[in-house]
Amino acid sequence: MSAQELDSLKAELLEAIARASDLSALEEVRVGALGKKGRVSALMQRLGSMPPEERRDFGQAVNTVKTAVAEALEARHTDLSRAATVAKLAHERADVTLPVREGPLSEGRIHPVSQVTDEITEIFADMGFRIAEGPDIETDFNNFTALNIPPEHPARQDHDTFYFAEGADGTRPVLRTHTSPVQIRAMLADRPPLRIIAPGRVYRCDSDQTHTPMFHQVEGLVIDEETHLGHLKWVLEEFCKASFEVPEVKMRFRASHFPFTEPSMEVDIGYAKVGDEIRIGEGDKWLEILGCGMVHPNVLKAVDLDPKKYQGFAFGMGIDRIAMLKYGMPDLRAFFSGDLRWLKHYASRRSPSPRSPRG
Ligand code: 2NM
Repeated sequence: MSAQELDSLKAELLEAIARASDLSALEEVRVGALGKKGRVSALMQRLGSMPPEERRDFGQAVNTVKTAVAEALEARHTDLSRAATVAKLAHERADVTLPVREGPLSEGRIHPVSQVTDEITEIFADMGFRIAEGPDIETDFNNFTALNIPPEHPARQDHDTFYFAEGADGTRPVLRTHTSPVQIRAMLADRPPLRIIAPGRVYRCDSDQTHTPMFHQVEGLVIDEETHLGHLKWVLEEFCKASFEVPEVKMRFRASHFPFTEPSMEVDIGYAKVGDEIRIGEGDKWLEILGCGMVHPNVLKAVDLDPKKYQGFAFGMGIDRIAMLKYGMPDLRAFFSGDLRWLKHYASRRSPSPRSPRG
């Protein structure tokens, strides 16, 4: 085959590609050219029986044709697929607001933990916090060291950590024991100002009436240049009022200790018990609901932020505990047993919260 013939084969194939009006027509052209018995493939096979001095030039020429045809096929394929999707979307429509049809699907419920998680994150989202997420399996650095919990620190024992086998670098991955590593990732990825809310599953090797080896936390973080305890107090007060849907709430900040904050506090809210019912914002009893503090300078240094320039506050709470409180549930373990009778009793079909988009 001469160079001219090769050129006209190439022109012919490129024209056929341009003319292909849908994906199946294009596939036919591809098979006819590059398929096992295609015309370009047949030329490639002829190379083997050629004298070596012809083989080199002819091989290069055929390869050029092959590449040009393959590229044109791919470009046309992209265009035609896009057109096919647009055409499909034009006549296929799903009304996502329709109610679920009667049947097994309509038995579905929103789990109280999901419900409370959505409510809590939404309150913070309304205050300008961004929702951040991270993996359940974390590095030792993100879960501990960056949070001012170096190796051999006693707090590592308190965490009842689930460890994985040692990796190539000699460290052991962990199931995260809190959602704080999400904030470490956020601080490493973006510079301040930062306002982050991190909900998610956490894991500790502990199980009894009030502890499950997997539970849920929400943690928040604010980092800026003039952030102080007053900001922390205001944010938490607004959160409590919104969460418990009361105009005023009594709060008590008790000195505490966490490795990642200084100073550290535990926060109680005032409540009254009327019969079996717990009334937030009334009475003279105290209930611990969260921990908080100003981010420790060592944490800022670990993520390469200058503690002289930036400060911030952080807080964390257990979602399951708050759900128990809100719904008056006695045993935490029922949360994760998948008991349909329990779910029908406690879980809602749709969010009753006026704030939730599902409501
Ligand atoms: C808590 C209590 C106090 C916390 C600290 C951080 C970080 F990453 F910024 F250092 N995240 N969350 C924190 C602080 C969590 O939970 C009881």
